[in-house]
Amino acid sequence: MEDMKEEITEFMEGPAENSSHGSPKRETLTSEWNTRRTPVTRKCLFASIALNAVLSVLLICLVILFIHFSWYTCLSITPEVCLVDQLQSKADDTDDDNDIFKQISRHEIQSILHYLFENKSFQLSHPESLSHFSQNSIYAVELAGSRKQDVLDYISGNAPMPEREAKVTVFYPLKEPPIVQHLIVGPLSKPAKAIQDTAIPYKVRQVSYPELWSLYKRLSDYKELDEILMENFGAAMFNCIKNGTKKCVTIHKTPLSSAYTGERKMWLSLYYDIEYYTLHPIDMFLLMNMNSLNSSDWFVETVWYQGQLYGTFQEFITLLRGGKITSLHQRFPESGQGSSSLARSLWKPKPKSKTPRKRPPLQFEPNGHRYMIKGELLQSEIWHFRWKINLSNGPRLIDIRFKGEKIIYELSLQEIAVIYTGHNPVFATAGLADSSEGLGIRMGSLVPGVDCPSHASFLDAQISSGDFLEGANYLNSICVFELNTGLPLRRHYCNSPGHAGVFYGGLQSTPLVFRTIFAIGNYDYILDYVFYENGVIEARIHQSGYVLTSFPTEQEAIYTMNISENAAGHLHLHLFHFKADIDVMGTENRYAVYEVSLQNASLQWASNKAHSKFKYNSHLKRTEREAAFKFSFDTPKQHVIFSERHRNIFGQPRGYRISSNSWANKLLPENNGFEKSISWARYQLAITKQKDNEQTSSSMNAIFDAAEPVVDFEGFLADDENIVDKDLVAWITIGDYHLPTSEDVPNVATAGKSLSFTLSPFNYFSSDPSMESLDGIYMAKEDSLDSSSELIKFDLYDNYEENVCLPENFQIKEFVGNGSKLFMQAP
Ligand SMILES: [Cu+2]
Repeated sequence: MEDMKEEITEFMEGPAENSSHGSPKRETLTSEWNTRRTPVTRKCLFASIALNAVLSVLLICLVILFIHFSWYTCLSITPEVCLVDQLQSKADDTDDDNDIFKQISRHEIQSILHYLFENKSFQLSHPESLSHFSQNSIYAVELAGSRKQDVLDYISGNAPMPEREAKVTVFYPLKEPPIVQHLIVGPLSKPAKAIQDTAIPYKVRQVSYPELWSLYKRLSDYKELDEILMENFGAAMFNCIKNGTKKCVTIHKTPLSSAYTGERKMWLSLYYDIEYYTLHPIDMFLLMNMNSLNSSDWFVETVWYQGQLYGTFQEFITLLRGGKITSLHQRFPESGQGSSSLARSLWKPKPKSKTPRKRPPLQFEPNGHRYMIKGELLQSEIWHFRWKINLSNGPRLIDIRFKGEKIIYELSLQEIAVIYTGHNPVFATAGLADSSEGLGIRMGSLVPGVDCPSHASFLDAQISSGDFLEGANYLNSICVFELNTGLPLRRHYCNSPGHAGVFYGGLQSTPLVFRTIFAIGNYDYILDYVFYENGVIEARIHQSGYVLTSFPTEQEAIYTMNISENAAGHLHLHLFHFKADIDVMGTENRYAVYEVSLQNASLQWASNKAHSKFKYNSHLKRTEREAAFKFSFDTPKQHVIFSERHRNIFGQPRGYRISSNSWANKLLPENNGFEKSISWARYQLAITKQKDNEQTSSSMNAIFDAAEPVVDFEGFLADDENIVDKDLVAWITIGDYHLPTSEDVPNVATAGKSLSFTLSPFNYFSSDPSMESLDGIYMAKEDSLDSSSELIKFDLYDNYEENVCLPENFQIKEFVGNGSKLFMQAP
């Protein structure tokens, strides 16, 4: 509208010298905080027309707006549209070697690999010569963690930068005993030394691509498998494409926790290989024993076939061929029939319509980004944080500050676990720890306009693992944006003339969001860290993707919900574990619980009538065991980490409160199968003393390691250390049970599938810091005593940049046209 005002001024006063229209002025307005943009000026034609004509045009426009066109159409007479190149809105890259938080580069990974391969004492096979998982090999190279105090000293300017080092995961099957060895190799600039860190039993190693390749190869040795599948299910696993027709069976792999047999085994569930396979189960499972280091010794030790368990594959075949097993034939799902593949596909062909539709609403930034990204640093007018990317658990936010004050040292997702239940042997014991696949490499490319607003900044992640040992660039796998939630962050409308007055004060809620989405097999998890202007930080998970199913039977009825004729979705529990290393005014903190309880009283002023009311008591938790909190609704609680020494102006200790509406009751008893691998899930909240050797609560081995967990969270509490005036870490578990229903087909929708916890200032500030926001508005009746007065006084910020842009007409078609490099190629 400013431009329109200028147009009118120009008309009335004539064009000013060095007209403010056009590029020159806008260039001076564009700061480094703004997105690169291309002004497009479409001057309206009424510059030389009389004022009456201007008003007429406005009137016509309003009429058109009212009758037919959208608001945007009307406003399109304003002269500027800001264009943002979606695929190029990357963060500034930095080659600053003095940045402790900088991602490990491909060059650095290569120099680490070169150092290890060239030094014969490490006894490693070069990837080119790696034909089998049973040779010594490197699994992954990533940035090693630094001691917290060293990092704090460095960012405070009190110490030099800690040495950047790599953590290298090495498979040593040829050592006795076979192990997975973590090596700390450094310095990254010129690798010269390697220190042995943790060693892990080889049988709980991460599943590698060579191992999967060996698994498929070994399965192909079972020549009768294809015959049985074709005879009974109308499809095959290996020779499944005939005369251009594809009728294939695929497998879903569920590692079996060592809690059950102590050996390395994997359940293989069979599904029809059509979109999407997890919705098209075949009633057959194979338990593959993979305990040997020689894959030719692997064998199918148990077969589940149409509701019954049998012995080895050979025993099963003998019974089947001998007519001892009655088969119920399943047919390959046909297109267009009932629960057919097409009916379940995510592709829903669009009808051809001659009537143009209105587009859905858009978000846009009138003056470009209000934050700056440099390397792995994000800085807005309020918030500041850095991030690191891990192979196992994805992004970790580090050094979170509110207006310069350090609040959180680390905020990160530690593990995603899913516990299934069922009658059949696979779902009865399936416990998944998704970091075993590496959450980092499951950070898929994000689609502007759907996964994140189209105005977001899209960032890449550099990760080394498995097939991409030398480092792969995961394009557009993180997005950052300011979000207009369409909700006031705060507001009050008072309409009490002659009393409290007539006024309104409010502030739109425009938090900053850091988002990544993990696509782990069939499920998609949207992870958000949300930063609000009042100092609140929210960690939030939304779920989407496909559910896992098995063939419906009577025995499964109490564990499943039938979601089609041939598929039953299993009840399961989603669990997410987070770490919040909160530092309130330094690292000397306490943890207190404010318990709400009932107090019985009698009302003197009402004939001593009995009355119950709430009260609270604060309890200081003195040790780690006292601070491990288990699910209970009996006593409502508020959990606060605070500094005893630092108080607000009212004398209250400054603190941060941890709250959640997503605390789930795990139900399963301790040490029940897979449960021991996720002992963190026993506690909705646990507060421990920070230790550099307790950096993470889980590991990539958790899916196998319940017999002897590699990272035992319960062990963090075992020493029951004093936690008063110590550096404290909060470990937070959120989750929910999911009983799939027909609406979860084809995809689980994010609405109603949101889980979160918040970290909120608790007397940290002396009043609401969002009052400092320049985006707040205030208006009041000038004279609240005069009910006839219609005069309004108001306060609005009036120095926003002039060059307001209209939203770009973002074309998803253009993005898709350029998108193949994001989606169709290997990282
Ligand atoms: Cu689910």
